[in-house]
Amino acid sequence: MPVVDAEWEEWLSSNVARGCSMDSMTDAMVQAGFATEAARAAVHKAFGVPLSIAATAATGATAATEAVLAKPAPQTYQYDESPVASGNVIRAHDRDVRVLMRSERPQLIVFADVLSADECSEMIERSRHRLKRSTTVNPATGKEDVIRNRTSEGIWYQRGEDSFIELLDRRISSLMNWPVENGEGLQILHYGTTGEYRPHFDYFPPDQPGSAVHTAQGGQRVATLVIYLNDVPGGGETIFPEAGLSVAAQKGGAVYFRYMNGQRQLDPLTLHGGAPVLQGDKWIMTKWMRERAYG
Ligand code: PD2
Ligand code: ZN
Repeated sequence: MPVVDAEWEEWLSSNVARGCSMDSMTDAMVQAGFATEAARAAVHKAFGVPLSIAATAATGATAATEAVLAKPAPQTYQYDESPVASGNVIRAHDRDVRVLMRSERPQLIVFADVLSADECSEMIERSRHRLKRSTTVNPATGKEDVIRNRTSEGIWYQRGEDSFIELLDRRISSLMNWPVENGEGLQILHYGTTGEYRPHFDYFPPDQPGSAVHTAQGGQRVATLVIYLNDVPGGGETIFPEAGLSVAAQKGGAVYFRYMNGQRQLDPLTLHGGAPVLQGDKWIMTKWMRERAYG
């Protein structure tokens, strides 16, 4: 019988955030092989509803639903102005970056030419021999776990580690119009054929105990830039299932998305993942920006 491991914890928290019902989540867990009581207990815990409320009531499901409804409704995310410049071409430090597409809800922009083809190849060659299996933050503990929903290998570069990395950090900061000091180091990820990253949020869910470890320095993540370092022959798109959008990997291109507004609300429409690579492999470089100076 399955157990509620880090992968299931992540599944539970992202489905609560997406607004799934307790019944549908319990059914899905039972379908996956959990005993009904174990599934109900895990789902109740994820919603923050004590199981005893439901168990002692004659109509358990109704009591649990009422308890959920009694919680203050989360405020609808307010879309305020993005820091990214307007226009079809943005001067980003030393380079002109073309805008291919903008979405307002979620706030998302697709770019071309963030890196030149030579810069992409250089990043891949620097990283190829230094990759390690990627981890995911366990929402309960804040620790990094290797889990099945993220089948990639990666490497981090410290901010300003050498002149090439520093140039890229500056260009990206200028494009995102967010201070270079607020950026995490660049991360390179490599996926082989079949590699994928199941849908998740890049922000640290505020209601998860493990998030505090990550936000203690620099605060919450506010926006992401995923840069594609190669053309992927098949699959490997960055998908936004709640928004019904997908972005194909094009060498040197990128997708920007912003999920924290000026009121510190977090946008659930930015749920996203890396679709399975069907042919060839996929290389990306990611920059996460924080609220405040980081590192
Ligand atoms: O590989 C991607 O396209 C992807 C998708 C979603 C990467 C990430 N998230 C990430 O590194 O957070
Ligand atoms: Zn992500």
